[in-house]
Amino acid sequence: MRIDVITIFPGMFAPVLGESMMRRAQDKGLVEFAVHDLRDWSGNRHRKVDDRPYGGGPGMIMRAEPIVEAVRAVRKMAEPEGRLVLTSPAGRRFDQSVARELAAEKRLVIVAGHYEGVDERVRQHLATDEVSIGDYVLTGGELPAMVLVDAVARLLPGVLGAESGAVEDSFAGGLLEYPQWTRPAEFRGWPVPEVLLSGNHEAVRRWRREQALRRTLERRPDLLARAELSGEDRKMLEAPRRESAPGREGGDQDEPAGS
Ligand code: J9Q
Repeated sequence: MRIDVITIFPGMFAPVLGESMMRRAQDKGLVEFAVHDLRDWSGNRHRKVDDRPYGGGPGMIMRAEPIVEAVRAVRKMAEPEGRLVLTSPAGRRFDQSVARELAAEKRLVIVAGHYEGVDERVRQHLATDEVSIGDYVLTGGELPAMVLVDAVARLLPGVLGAESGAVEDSFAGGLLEYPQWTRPAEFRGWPVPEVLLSGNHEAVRRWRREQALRRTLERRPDLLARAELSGEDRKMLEAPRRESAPGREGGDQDEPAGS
């Protein structure tokens, strides 16, 4: 897959794309990133890519022309044309199913939105996708673009190393993960649940599944409503709680919460 990013802050991307899993994915030839400075297509000496909104009002708007010219030039650099993703607070909410959808493409061109908005003609005539990573105010679309790139690239075949867990971790079955511990079996008087030390693989499997179900019910009922549950799952959720989910409530020797 090739991913092109068009941004007014190209320097923000190198530290993220140049490290860790993203670095190895590129070194292995599984994904190719190219970051482009939108100002190269400003069309003026001042490299200005924004202007005042028609009708008045506060803030500056990203001009359509530099974006259209940048996208045209960047698309010519490689095949296929690919989808054009605009990061924007007004976009479709990004989630794992959108990540899977984008990971099926051979090419993505991402435009990082900025200022108070983007000339509407970019949306109308250029963007095939408009994506938001959540409801909070950011200074620009660069971090959302990096979130997209990370979530998509890690789904490409071969990107995850053998040391990594399942490709889809938390969202594989649409549930949150079960809680986990590593050595030592007791630390500061805080024990690891007995069943995990038992060596009884079937008991461990059932306990983990129940923990995942209960945790999801408690914290993310929206996820549970959409999850595919087996008969055993439904029984586990209906059964009275045999052992409370690990939390702060049962720890005798614990520090007070919030200390
Ligand atoms: C461009 N806040 O926020 C959440 N997803 C995307 C965004 C965003 C923003 C400002 C500019 C995108």
